[in-house]
Amino acid sequence: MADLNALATAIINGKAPDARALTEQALSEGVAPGDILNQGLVAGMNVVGEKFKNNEFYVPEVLIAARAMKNAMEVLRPVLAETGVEPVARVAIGTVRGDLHDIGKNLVAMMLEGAGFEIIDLGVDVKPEQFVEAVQSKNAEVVALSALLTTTMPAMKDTISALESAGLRSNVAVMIGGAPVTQSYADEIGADGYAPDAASAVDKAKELVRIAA
Ligand code: B1M
Repeated sequence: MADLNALATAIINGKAPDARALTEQALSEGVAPGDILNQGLVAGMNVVGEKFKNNEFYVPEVLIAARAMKNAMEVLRPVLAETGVEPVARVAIGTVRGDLHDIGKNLVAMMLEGAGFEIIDLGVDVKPEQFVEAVQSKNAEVVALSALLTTTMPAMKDTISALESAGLRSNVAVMIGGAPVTQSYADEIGADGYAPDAASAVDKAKELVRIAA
């Protein structure tokens, strides 16, 4: 019989083949896709996030757990789309213009997906107008900007300005992060939120969506 606790445990322990097989089993036994997502995958990633915050897990463990979740999501995503399970919100995420660092951005994206957000991953070196386009065409409710270089941080401000110029600023919550980024920088450029790591990024995104709702 399908065991969603075992699925959560497979995610926590980063067992990608087990996570995929347990997801397939649950689906074949008729478990609701939303339950598989929330009671299996999201529950597992929540534990991973807590452990990461408490320094019980480090980046490699989180990446391995995220890979397991990705495997399970490959099976689950098409079924979720068919059954119309609504995401928490749509997040357009990218590493800003001029910046090619994507390890942290990918971690944030995977943790957000694990928490039930729909991810529109724009990749690296994302120009302000690409974020604007994603908000317009994909109805993203959150714009998530990552920067690892002090020289690319100003592109965060430029992205916010581009959203303002396009008349979209009040439609979206903008959150920022990355090693050189701080809360005071977020305040300075008018971002709605800052998170220091991937687990806190999930908390911040949930908080921003509640505020925006
Ligand atoms: Co680069 N690099 N790099 N690099 N690199 C740094 C960032 C640097 C600090 C190294 C150093 O000098 N000590 C330095 C920046 C200095 C500065 O500006 N202050 C630097 C430099 C200078 C450069 C180049 C300019 C080097 C050169 O060519 N001369 C060049 C720039 C290229 C470019 O982007 N245009 C460059 C290139 C590269 C590689 C391509 C070789 C590679 C990137 C590979 C890749 O990402 N695919 C690379 C790497 C790996 C690093 C280091 C070693 C590691 C970065 C990383 O992945 N950390 C880094 C030094 C370091 O940090 N020790 C360095 C792990 C990752 C999980 O953490 O990305 O911080 P992080 O993400 C965290 C949080 O910051 C947060 O959550 C994540 C998980 O907890 N977070 C968010 C991130 N985004 C968030 C968004 C959010 C919320 C939280 O909301 C939206």
